[in-house]
Amino acid sequence: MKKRFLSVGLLLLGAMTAAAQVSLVNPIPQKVTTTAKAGGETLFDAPTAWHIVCDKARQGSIAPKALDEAAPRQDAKARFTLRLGLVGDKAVSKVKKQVPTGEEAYYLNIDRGGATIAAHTDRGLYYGVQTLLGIMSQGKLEACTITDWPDVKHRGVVEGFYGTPWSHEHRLRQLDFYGRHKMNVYIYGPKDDPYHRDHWREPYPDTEAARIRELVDRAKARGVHFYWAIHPGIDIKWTDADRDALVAKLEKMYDLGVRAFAVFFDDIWGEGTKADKQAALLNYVDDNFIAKKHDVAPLIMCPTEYNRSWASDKGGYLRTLGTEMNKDVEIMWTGNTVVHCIDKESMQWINQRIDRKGYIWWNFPVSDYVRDHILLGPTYGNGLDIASDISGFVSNPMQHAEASKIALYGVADYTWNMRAYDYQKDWEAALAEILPNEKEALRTFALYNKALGPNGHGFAREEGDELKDLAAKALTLDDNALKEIGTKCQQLAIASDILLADKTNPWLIKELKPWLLQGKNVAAYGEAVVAMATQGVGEFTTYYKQARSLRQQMFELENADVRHPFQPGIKVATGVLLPTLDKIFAQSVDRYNKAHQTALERVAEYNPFTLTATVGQLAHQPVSLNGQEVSIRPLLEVVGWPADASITLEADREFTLQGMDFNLGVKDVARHFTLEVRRPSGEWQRVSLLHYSADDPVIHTGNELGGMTGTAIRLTNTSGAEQQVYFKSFKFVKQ
Ligand code: LOG
Repeated sequence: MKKRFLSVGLLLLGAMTAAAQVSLVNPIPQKVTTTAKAGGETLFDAPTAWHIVCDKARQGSIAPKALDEAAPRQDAKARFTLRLGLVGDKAVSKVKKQVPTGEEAYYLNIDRGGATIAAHTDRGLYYGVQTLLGIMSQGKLEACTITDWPDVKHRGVVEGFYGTPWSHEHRLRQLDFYGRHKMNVYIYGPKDDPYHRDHWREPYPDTEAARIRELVDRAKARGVHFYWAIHPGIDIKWTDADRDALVAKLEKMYDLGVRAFAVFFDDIWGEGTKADKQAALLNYVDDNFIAKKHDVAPLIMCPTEYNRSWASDKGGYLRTLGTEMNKDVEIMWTGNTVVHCIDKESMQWINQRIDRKGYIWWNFPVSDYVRDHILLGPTYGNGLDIASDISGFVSNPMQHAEASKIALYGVADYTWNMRAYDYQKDWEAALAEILPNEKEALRTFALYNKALGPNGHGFAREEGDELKDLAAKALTLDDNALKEIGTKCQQLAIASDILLADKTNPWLIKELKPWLLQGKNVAAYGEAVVAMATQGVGEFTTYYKQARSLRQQMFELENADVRHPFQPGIKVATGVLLPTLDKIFAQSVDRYNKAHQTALERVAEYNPFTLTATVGQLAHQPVSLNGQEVSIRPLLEVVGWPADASITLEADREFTLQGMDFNLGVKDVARHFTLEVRRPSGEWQRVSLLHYSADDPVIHTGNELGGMTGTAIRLTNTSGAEQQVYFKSFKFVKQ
């Protein structure tokens, strides 16, 4: 009995040490068996040199090339032999039956004498190499056999956000990252690249063209399909001339080496949105361009109705694409809304409409609609059972390329092996890879940069769950809980300081910097607030002044040149910590005011304006106050503004107007809208609206607005019909 227990114990120990090495590998391989012979050690030192054996046909392909860049030297006399090959190659003939089926599947065996990697394609072989390099990343190897394959065929990233496109250097770094993490798709489609969208007919100038060529080469070396996307819907006419212009542009891109293409029709209205015309264009490109080239990947298209909340069965848009568009064209899909996690039920809904499996465009960690936040939290929320319902899964990241890697790391692992995906563990591994020397500081900081704040898409990510109990206790002004909150603030300050001085990943620190500076302010504010709540009465007003000063410093930082004009602000800890601190501030002020018959201000931060809207899409847009400027956050999508619907900005006090303009993204649209100011008497007074020129969409107010006093301002669609507009800006300046 005793003996049996012992052997089970040993077995467990064996399994644990084995896991210790293979567990360094992400994405988690599908099948791992440790293969130590009886009494043999499973763990041993990784070789410093190896002897690579592969058929001639394999030399120069991406897998052996990746080995050239790896640490061990190649040495024909080395004791450790590394055999690589495709099924059919002599070098791996002994294991050819053991390679699992699947284009990107591979077999990897490791023992003391050497390792063997075999696959069906160069990319599969490359992935086997990545796994081997992952296992030995801490200097050890272990005897094991791995068979591995991806759950999802197309996995990766769509650079598809609004805002400053990634730099060339960042893109190269991204492609390296995708290769290491077994992601095989990068779709190039930044909204603000003029040659992608606004000037889609024009070819790239020489310098940009050379960069695209370099990206294509790098993608190839990393096993990544480089898709170049075109976005013609803004002004396409369904004429032969425009059709030829589109194909001519694709030809130009083909000449630069591009071998995979996408056509996007998102965020447009009017002529470009017609499903039958879109399908006909895609079919034409498919039949006359893709099919004729023989070396180009199947097309991807992003539809106009790319999420369920916009899809109208009555209009039949999706079914038209489903029946009329060639079946080999992939159709992208963002889920139930623009920004949403994906589940099985919603995939079944879309798949039967488009008569193929949807290709997921996941809008996370993109932050182009919440630019005041940086999103450093884990990747979670998508069904772990949808692998067979989707044809691809790409993530739309932040304009901050390096910081996006935290979430992308999770996307890579989720799409490779869904059932094994554990998002918390994965997040820890991501942080460690992105900043190995200061992982703990990055983790502490990231804990306060997960939430998105209020946003028009109603998308939320957990932030501060671990603080909730503590926060509730601190709100009873319990001394110990308050002190613990103070400690959390200190930790945030320390982490921010350490990261600000880090030199190991300057790419990351540069992107984080505004938020790191704000992190310090929040932390210092928190310490002042805790001191207000716990200190003797004599010092209260000093800490009160300090707390208010820090709130002002936060405000000033938000208005410095680091902010973005769309969503001005740099927000940190908006999930739980900062709102808790504000409440503690208010409670301590109340307590003090009561005891001392004083009237200190109980709100550290204040915004007297609120928005109400009968335009559904605008009902939850946040309002911000920057100095004297009051603005509603812009929306990127097309807004269907119903007849007679309005938006109203209301203040809890009287204000005097200085000037105003707004932009609905459409020429000559002012005549359809009515702007009114509610005067202190309660009466609504109309203000005239005009465009300065025929082709300028900006709407200006008449001179009568300057100096007008009011308590609310209202904009109504008085045209009698729904208006399709963009909500590009809406702001006024008060005196
Ligand atoms: C855009 C996308 C943008 C994202 C998040 C799609 C298909 N299109 O509302 O470019 O980054 O939402 O703001 C979108 O998602 N439009």
